[in-house]
Amino acid sequence: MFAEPIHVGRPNIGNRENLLKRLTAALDSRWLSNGGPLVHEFEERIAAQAGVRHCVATSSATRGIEVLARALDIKGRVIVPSFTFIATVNALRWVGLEPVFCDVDAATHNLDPAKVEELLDGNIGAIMGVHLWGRACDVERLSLLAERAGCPLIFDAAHAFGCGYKGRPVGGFGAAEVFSFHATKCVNSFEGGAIVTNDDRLASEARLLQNFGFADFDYVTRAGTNGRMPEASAAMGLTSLDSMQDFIVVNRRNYAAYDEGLSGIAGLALVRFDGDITSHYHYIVVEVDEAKSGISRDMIHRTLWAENILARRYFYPGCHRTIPYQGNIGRRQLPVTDHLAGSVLCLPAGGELRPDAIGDVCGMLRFIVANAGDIAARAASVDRV
Ligand code: T4K
Repeated sequence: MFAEPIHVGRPNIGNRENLLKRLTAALDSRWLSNGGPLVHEFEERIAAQAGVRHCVATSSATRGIEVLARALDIKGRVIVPSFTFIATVNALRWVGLEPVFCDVDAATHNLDPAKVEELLDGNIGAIMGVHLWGRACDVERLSLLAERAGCPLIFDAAHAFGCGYKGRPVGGFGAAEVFSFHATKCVNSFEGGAIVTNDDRLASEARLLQNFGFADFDYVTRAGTNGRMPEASAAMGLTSLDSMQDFIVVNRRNYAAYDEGLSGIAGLALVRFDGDITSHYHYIVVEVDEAKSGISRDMIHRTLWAENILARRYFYPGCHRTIPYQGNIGRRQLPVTDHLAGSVLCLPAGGELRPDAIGDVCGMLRFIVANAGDIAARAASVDRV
């Protein structure tokens, strides 16, 4: 259907001229990293937008989670969803923590507080929620559980910069939250992340740890790492922030176009972002109910790819089924995670997408479901050859 591939994570660029001006200023000043003026400005604007006292910009969200875990001195086992991008749990493992995979809620795709409660065995170092697709977790119930367990609650907010919960921006929940500003995110800094918190001590500890542990020139107090954001990334991040509201307008338009285009296709349900949350509508997430569509998510995915529509099976197969974590859950089951990992499909989105391309993608999905039997038979014959 498409001569060129269309993607899920096509980056938003923003105002090119402003980006180039900022990059030129950084080059002229000969200040390219290590807490330069652009990073300071970026941190101030992120903190203001997230409604928190502190923002520590990092080289990625992955590194941000690692630094945060060390800054909080978390030990041992961390309750975390398996239905997330692998970076969430790799970051924990990378700093010697053990993920305790918890099932998610079928409606929200986020940690199910009832399932978290079952895992509280007096030996939990932290609870880590993930605001998947930018939808905020049930922060009240998770806070109560963390309080009861006597452990910190932190959030992987990689998807959620610009989102909110009950009128409050994501960023100020739990002990701290970590945003991603990777190229594929609504606001991007090429690569980048940020730890945000209202805790003064935690913020200064995180700042220390992302700069090798330097408390002053020649004075190292902790074994830190290099988690700093460079000026070039901050230049992009600031430029992206300038256009964030425009990006969200386009995202909403894309979402509305998908909503209309997908209506009435049997077994395909667009994930809704309503209720207590505010969304940036950056992710177009569809759940496939094979009993109604007559065709599996994987066969739909395969057919879309054949047409250059590069939909993604985020987050298949679930972290607990990846090689590093197989065996981690023992005999426990994560039925909702397994179900979602087999039924969710993310569709192309972003500012680059022409509105008529969305109509074409929906038309293709309608065609696939209407011709489910023929497509499955054709695929089987291709596989036999
Ligand atoms: N926690 C969660 C819940 C996350 O989702 C993520 C990252 C993290 C933590 C860690 O954040 P960072 O450490 O990255 O800051 C992509 C992103 O690389 C990753 O950042 C993101 N989540 C994840 C959901 O998506 P992949 O492996 O799917 O990337 P890739 O290369 O397949 O690209 C995705 C799509 O975007 C493709 O269709 C190509 C397109 N694309 C990508 C880039 C980078 C472009 O068109 N242009 C580009 O420049 O992980």
